[in-house]
Amino acid sequence: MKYALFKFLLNLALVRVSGKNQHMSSLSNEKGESHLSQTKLHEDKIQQSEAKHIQSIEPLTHDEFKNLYLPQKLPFKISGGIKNWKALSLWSPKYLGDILSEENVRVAISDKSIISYDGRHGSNLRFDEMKMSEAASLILNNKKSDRKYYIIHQPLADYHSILYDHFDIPIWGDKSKSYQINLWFGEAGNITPLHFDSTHNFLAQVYGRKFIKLYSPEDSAFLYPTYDQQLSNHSKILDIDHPDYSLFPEFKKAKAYDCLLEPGDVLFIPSGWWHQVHSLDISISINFWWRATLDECLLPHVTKYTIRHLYETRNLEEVNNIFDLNQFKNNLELARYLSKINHKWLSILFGMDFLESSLSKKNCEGITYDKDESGQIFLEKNIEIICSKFNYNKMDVLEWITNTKLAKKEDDSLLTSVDVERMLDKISLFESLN
Ligand SMILES: O=C(O)CCC(=O)C(=O)O
Repeated sequence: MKYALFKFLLNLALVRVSGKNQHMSSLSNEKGESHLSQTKLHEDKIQQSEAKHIQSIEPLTHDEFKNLYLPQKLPFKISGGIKNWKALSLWSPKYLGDILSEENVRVAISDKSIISYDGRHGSNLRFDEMKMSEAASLILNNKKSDRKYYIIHQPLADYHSILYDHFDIPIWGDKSKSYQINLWFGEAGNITPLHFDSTHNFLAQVYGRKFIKLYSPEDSAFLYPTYDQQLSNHSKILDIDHPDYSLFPEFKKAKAYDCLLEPGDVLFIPSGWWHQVHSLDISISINFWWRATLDECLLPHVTKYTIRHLYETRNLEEVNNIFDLNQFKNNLELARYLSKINHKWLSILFGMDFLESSLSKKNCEGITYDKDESGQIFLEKNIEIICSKFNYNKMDVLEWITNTKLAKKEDDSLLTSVDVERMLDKISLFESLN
């Protein structure tokens, strides 16, 4: 009952709010006049936003997050969630430039404020290595309209440990899950274009403000993911604030949510939620990416991008760094679970990965395989030797190769559950060998 009431209140919080936006903090930074006029422009933009605001809540406990909020799979803002961080009073562009002055940093340099990471749309994005003192000075003093500087997802672990005294590791995620902690530091006006991440995320705002637009995974079909052309987690629509509806007519159906993030606030972005991030001021943020469980992230666009991509690059073992799969002993056990919940194409890819990696493991030493970068070709080329050594029937192995080709079409209706189970049963020969 209590839970139902909570859910109702949470949904209520996503109601459309028109007119004036949330309270804006007074601003001060080293950019002066030109910055103020830019700020005005940005504030007009926020007020014109037709999106629904995401829910904003007071700081919460680990248990409240885990038991009440995380299961909702909705983004929300923790207002003042990091208000006790020393970084809030200490960090500024100048401070980072001074304290990390001699540290090397990788700076994204774009000729447009929308930073097109994957090089589409003719963007001239490049990354330059420089000292932090130089980067901070460029970010503070840049007057060129065709040049934007942004330090993006710079791992904080690379830097001075003193910075770690200035912030706390979020209490909301599970302690057993380690965070990837990154610094984002850049100019006002920078826009990280619409994309999703496979991990969950706490985006903590230390300095300046950011305006974030979010879209549900359920609206992915309206957001034109790029993974059919290239395996990327971005949208084909580069500028969602001025979309070309003749190219992207479905985008009209996508429901936008928005969030203004001010210093001290934290935005929780669940795995798979699409987001565009607009720096309204010179901005410093820290984000914490952390692994979602399989059940939290079994979303078509996430699996298509992440799992298919890792399989294609022969790197499916890496999947455990992105999703929390610790409950599974190996990829065969995971494949069985996926088959049970009717995710057939994913089950085949994990099952095949188990077979291919088992074949190359120690107990198969003594066999000289014809090596090839692609799993399918590896099996095809070595079919005779594999069948004779492991007593497999050639027709079965050929069927698995066919199943894998079908699995790569990412369409569960092309595969039958019986075929998938039969294949996993036979591959399980390796469970006893491993
Ligand atoms: O702050 C930004 O510009 C982008 C942040 C982001 O995309 C993320 O934290 O996943």
